[in-house]
Amino acid sequence: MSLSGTSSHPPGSTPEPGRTIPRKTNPGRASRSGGEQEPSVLELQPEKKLEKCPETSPLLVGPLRVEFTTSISLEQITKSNPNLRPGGRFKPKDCEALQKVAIIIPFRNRDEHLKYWLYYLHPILQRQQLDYGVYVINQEGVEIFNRAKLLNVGYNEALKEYDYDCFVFSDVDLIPMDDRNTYRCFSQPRHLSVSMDKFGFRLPYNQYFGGVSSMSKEQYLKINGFPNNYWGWGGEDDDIYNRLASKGMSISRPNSEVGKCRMIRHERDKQNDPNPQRFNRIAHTRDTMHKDGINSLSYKVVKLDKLELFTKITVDVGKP
Ligand code: UD2
Ligand code: MN
Repeated sequence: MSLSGTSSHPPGSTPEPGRTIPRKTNPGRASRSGGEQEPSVLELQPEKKLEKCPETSPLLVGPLRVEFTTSISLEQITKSNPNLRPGGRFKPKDCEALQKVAIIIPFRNRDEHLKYWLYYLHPILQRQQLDYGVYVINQEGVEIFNRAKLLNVGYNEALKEYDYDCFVFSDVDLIPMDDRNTYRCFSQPRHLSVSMDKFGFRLPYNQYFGGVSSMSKEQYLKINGFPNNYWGWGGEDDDIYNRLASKGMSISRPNSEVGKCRMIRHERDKQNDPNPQRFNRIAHTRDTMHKDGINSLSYKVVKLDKLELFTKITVDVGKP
């Protein structure tokens, strides 16, 4: 599949909450919709138009305790999040969310981490009053891993389903420790995982853009999405940073208190060895970014599962 990043996508089929029920204007006429009941008087009341959600959600609680000791089951998580719709979708009931956010997780063989992610993040994202969906992009097979390409796939697939305007790209093993770190987009590309336990709660370097980040559709298209040719560990996040910088954008970040997060401890996976070409690649981002990105993305969807807590898309992304 080859596509251009500028094609427009139809909005999702879900009716918007603010829509009004059509009023009965021709009481004498028979209903044309074949057998449909005339609306009752009660139903004729115009549906209340939802107000926009506030800039800062009143439901936030601030610092959170995050630990990875007790084992949890998907059933338990499903039970404690009764307001989710299939595929791990949610929108607030009482107000119209300010942004429609697709959360994209690059994935292979990390089910334990994913459980913790779902357990912690679903309640947080609901308190943040977002209209969101969770997309786990699962790399099929045993070829070397390609994180950035999976993120491009997630962007493309999520837009086929709903008119998302914001994309959050998150490692499966990173959990925010404060719900004021809102998983939404800002006027500049956002880096959210700024103060990680793994790095002693400090930013490792100023241009660091790994872990969790967010971009509006517009920001993402401006940089032609992400590189597809970083196979194995490392460098792809720096390439993305170079793309932003070359387009005159800067990184927006929460402060180091709000931006605290934990990474679940893990070994380096098989088939994700450090990419020896990464330094050379990063040095040439400005020359390569216009031909390598969302405009050159090609992959094959192998399976699409709408599970209760997330949408799992298994893809064949090829090999180097
Ligand atoms: C760092 C960055 C990450 C990325 C990576 C280099 C942090 C916290 N994160 O991650 O954003 O830039 O370096 O590529 O600094 N994954 C799987 N299965 C695999 C391999 C990877 O699901 O077999 C996914 C998973 O979402 C994981 C992510 O890719 O969290 C990054 O891989 P990692 O966690 O092994 O690498 P890490 O922690 O050094
Ligand atoms: Mn990790």
